[in-house]
Amino acid sequence: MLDGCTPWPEEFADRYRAAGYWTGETLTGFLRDRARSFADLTAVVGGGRRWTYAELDERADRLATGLARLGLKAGDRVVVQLPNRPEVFEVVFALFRLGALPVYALPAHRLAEIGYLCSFTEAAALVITDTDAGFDYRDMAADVRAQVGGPDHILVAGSTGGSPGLTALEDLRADAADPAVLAAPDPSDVAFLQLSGGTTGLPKLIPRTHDDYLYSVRASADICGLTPATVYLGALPIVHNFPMSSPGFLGVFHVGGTVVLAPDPSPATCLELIEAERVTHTAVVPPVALLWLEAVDRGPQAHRDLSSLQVFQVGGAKFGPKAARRVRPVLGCALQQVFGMAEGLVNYTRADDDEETVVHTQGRPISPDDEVRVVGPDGADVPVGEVGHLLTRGPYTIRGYYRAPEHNAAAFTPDGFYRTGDLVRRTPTGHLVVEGRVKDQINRGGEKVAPDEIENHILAHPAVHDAAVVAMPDTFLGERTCAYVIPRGAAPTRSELLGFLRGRGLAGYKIPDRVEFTDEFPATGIGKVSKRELREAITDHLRAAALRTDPG
Ligand code: OOB
Repeated sequence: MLDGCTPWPEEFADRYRAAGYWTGETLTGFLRDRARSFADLTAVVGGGRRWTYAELDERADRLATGLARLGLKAGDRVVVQLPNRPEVFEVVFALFRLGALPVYALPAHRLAEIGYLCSFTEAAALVITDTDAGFDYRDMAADVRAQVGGPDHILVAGSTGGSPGLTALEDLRADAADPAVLAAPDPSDVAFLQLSGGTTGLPKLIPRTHDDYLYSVRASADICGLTPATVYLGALPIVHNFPMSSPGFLGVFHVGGTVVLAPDPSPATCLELIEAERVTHTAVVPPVALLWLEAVDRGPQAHRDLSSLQVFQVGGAKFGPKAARRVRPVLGCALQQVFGMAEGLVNYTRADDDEETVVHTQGRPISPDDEVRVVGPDGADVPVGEVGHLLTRGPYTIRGYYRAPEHNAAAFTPDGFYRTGDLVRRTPTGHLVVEGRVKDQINRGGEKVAPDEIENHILAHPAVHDAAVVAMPDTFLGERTCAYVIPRGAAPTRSELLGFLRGRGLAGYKIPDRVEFTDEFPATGIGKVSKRELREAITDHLRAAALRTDPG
């Protein structure tokens, strides 16, 4: 196994194989196999292109050959940061063919995140697009190189703009595929690295194996009822765990369906694509769901023909019952709630669940062998119906983060359960209801922010003495971020501080939504900063301000 990773104990691995979960299939062979079964079916639509399975397979082959000629090889880590365009599939399947490990980054990431990923994984290459949504990724890549001294190869899906340090994928793709480049990885080895939402200073990386990940993909495709007639709209950044495997594009490719890639999740873009491509399934986070509901319910998209839509998946953050109840009448399709995590465990409401279960719960686990414990502060299981801390282990939940032994000792129990940091309640039917969180993380409409990470960036400002970042309630995103700052001497202005954070190359969703200057922080009994009191203070303040503007 890749160094720095924690394998499942032998007896568990044997059990998961014997139960038929781990089949030995690899992501290296996955696309070739599907291209044999579904050659002429449409695999992907996006960016004005439409590729069949045979075409995608051939492109991945030729790119893999080119990447091998460049010197990339099995075991190399390659940071992949691409928007929702068909090349993203060509690139990841080319890497799987070589046995190289994609390290998935989001399009929103900037110098701070990409630099960290490249250096922490000792990446051999970084794959970017040229420009997207007004941002030039080539400039960022040059800064990454200046900062971390690597990676050796920066590959651009698009134009290099003539820059000598960059290689265009277009120039790399070989004329013909060389079958000798095809790797034969051990199915129990790590296939890729995924970024966790994080709670502590630096983001943690999640190593997923061929065996465990493909089990979750096949089981998810089955639960979600995918068939070759499925047309899935990829509205979220496609390499996030939700649109990748729950059931996501891999689930759709598994059965020979079609993935339509949306360049952005706005109602205008997505609802037009749903109508034009006769989309049957899609997956969004709650704020996107709210926007779509508004746009269709007597809004500017009310005229759209959404009759093809069968399943509307919502997950990544809590989707409240009030909005959940509007899905069927407004969009005319079934809601499926999804409560998952990149570390593994994914819960779905099922097609045969009654309306109340779909509206009020976040689903139940994929696998009969997902072990779910709901425990109190003393670590003992609480009765059904009571709120406790969710712990889990199972055939697709990791046993440890990549190269993080100290963090692992706290994040996993000695017997291998992952401490999710989520507070849940279990219903008599085994469905879970998410009630809150014990981890120090902010869930900004599905985008996860680690307060610690932001605090460290704020503390780097010379006029800042101390900083504490907390969640504040928000009707649209559920939560936004509020930074409490104790200045050192003359306080910087808010806009100067935010400009400073942007200048450090922090992803936009991590820039605090609000900054409050203060002289001191409330303390807990043992003298730590009381984030609970800060959260209450900002919540009270917002409530009072709302009452002033809307006293009725
Ligand atoms: C998904 O994965 P991550 O890794 O970005 O975030 C996981 C965390 C969970 O531990 C939980 O705190 C929160 O996101 N979460 C939810 C939720 N779904 C995720 N909280 C409340 N209700 C939900 N439905 O977010 C993810 C991965 C795979 C599938 C779906 C979501």
